[in-house]
Order: sequence, then C-alpha cells, then structure tokens
Amino acid sequence: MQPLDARIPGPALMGIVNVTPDSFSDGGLHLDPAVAVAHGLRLAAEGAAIVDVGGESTRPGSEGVDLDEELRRVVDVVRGIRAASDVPISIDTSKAAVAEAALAAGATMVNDVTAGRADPRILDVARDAEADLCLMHMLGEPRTMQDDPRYDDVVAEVGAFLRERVEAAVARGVDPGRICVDPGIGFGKTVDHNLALIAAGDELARAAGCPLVVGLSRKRFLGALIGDPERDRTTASVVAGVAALGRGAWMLRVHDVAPHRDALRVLQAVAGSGTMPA
Ligand code: PMM
Repeated sequence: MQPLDARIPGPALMGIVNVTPDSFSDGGLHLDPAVAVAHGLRLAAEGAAIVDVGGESTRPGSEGVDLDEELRRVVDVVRGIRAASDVPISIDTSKAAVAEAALAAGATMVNDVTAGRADPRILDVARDAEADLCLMHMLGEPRTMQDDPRYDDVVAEVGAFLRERVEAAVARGVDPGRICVDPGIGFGKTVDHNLALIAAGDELARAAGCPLVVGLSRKRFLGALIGDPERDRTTASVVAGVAALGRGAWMLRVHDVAPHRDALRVLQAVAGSGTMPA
C-alpha cells in the first residue's frame, strides 16, 4: 500500500464530527444522527480530506461511555455519511468493537487516542479491515491526565512512545503504509509541553517513521495563550495549525474546516509565487 501521505497529500484537514453530549467545545451539538451526518458532509464539502466521527468524549476529567451507547451514537452517522459521499471516514474510538462496526459501516481509518493500549484487539481489527490507523500519545487517562503532567524531555518521550506504538501495530500485522501518529496535544500536557510538541513536528514524524497528525483545534492551551479562556479560539487554532504544518505536520484535526482551508490556500499561493533562484 502506498503510504498515507501519498494517498492523501498534505497539508490536509481532518474535520471533526463529535457525536457526544460532553466534548469540550461542541458537546451536544450533533447528537441527532441526521445533524451529525449533515455536519460531516458540510466539512467534506468545505475541504476536509477525511472526517473523524467520535462518540466518546476524551476531554479532561471525562468518564468513558459504555459500548452500546457508543455504538448507538456513531454507527448510523458513519453509515449516513458513507451513503451520501466517498469522503474517507475515520472512527475516533478506543474500543475494538466500535472500530469493527464503524469500518463495516464504511469508515476507512481507526483513530485511537490510546494507540491500541486500551483494547489491543483494535490493532487486529484495523489490520483485518485493511484500514488506516492513527496512533495518539496520551499520558495517563482522560479522568486524570491534566493532574500535574511531567516529563524529563517531552519531545523525546512522546517520539519514543509513538515509535513503540507503530512497532506494536506493525508487529500485529498492520501495514506500515497505513499508519500515522499524533502527539496528543492537551492529553496530559501543560501549555509548554504542547508548544514544544508543535514545534518539534519534524522530529516526531522522523522518530515514528510516518506522517504526523496534529489536533490542537480550540484546545484549552490556546485560551491560555490568547489570555482569555472564554474568547473564541478559531483564529488561534488556525495560526497554531499553520505553525504546526510548517514544523512537519501532515494533517490537522480541526472543528472549523473552512477557515483552515482558506489559510492553506493562501499559504500555498504564496509558496507557489516565489521566484526560483537561477
Ligand atoms: N483530540 C480529541 C479527540 N480525539 N484524536 C486525535 N488523533 N488527536 C487529537 O488531538 C484528538 C483526538 C479531543 O478533542 P475534541 O473533543 O475536539 O474531539
């Protein structure tokens, strides 16, 4: 299989469809499957290269959701998007059974914020379905991850973790050309940890040996950076996302596809207009 970033060339956008009552920025907005499907289709029309459907909130402090409820939230949404569009669909879950059902309903990628640690069978499910796989770093678990996270060297430790999880997936038979990694911005990280990871995208991608996804859209550290936790974070998200792309990210996981698409168009136009040295 051609590597992911040859099939979906970067810079690319993953549009977020949270089918949850409690995600940190859009919880409750898309609980109705028809609304969630329409939202996913709109993100695809706006320029998302892939839409990421999730039924379990991973915001700091959150408890998990049980299997039946998660299945009930996501499977119809995946099926509905697939019925109307060929857009690649990712399923944001840590449960093998949810991944399996979503892949059967038309999803093409498994996005696991535990990188196959919560339910290792998810790696077998991705392998058997010949799905793409996104492996994310998290320190601890959502319930406790923001309680004083510490690292000696956050970039080296996250890079080593991602490499180890890629090796674990490959050892279970997942095609390396189907794997991407994600440093897990906000998952057991301080503001400084997040900034160091965004700045070190090239190093992380090199350590893991595969394309790098970065999800920073609307996250809490941006509220801290702009000095007001209540202010809209769209501009901060776009600027931080552009910075991440300049530092080695291949794909951004975003809530607001349209402003990111505009930013990418402008960036590419500027890059393309430079005169080449003789
Ligand atoms: N962030 C959230 C959920 N899933 N998946 C990946 N790969 N990377 C992320 O940064 C990530 C994720 C939490 O944010 P949300 O509530 O806006 O979905």
